[in-house]
Amino acid sequence: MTTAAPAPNSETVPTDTPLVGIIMGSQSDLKIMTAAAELLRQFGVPFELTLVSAHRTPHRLVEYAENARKRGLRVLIAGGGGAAHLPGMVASFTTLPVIGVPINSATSIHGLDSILSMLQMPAGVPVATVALDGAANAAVLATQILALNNARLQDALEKYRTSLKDKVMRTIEELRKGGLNDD
Ligand code: RP5
Repeated sequence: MTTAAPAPNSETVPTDTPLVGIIMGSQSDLKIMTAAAELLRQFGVPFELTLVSAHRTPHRLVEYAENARKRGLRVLIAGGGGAAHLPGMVASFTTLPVIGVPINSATSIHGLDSILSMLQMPAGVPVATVALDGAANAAVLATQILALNNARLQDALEKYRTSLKDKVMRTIEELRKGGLNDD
């Protein structure tokens, strides 16, 4: 009887192996989805970014989703607008966590179409849907998943949270100096 090798985790996979796959339905989604790439780069999470369209390249979708785990990917971030079927269909071909980013695309009815397409998944095949155009939060969530067994990423997330707090505190201080807040 052969014993299957243990699945690599975020600490055993070589650091140059992408752990997060960022995919999106169209080049028009790039302007939103680059926020996820920028944040993952800031956290030091290896990622890849490419286009996979549920409707225009359906066979590529199947191939990407079915091979994602064996290529070393651990979390998928999928963005789409309009009839945003990409995250849901990807989730149906893999048991990796899939984070969906509904996009307010030019063709959409203010993004409500994307949100509803992505959100209402059937029981058993979830997509963790973030806010409309919420690519940055998708990157934070992906990093939180990877940080479950990675102390360096936990540290990076703590520092990020501190930077958010510091920004608020700086603004409060500026308001105080300007006489607009006398807390
Ligand atoms: C979706 O349709 C894409 O994710 C995009 O948000 C939207 C519009 O695509 P384009 O017509 O701009 O390529 O599949």
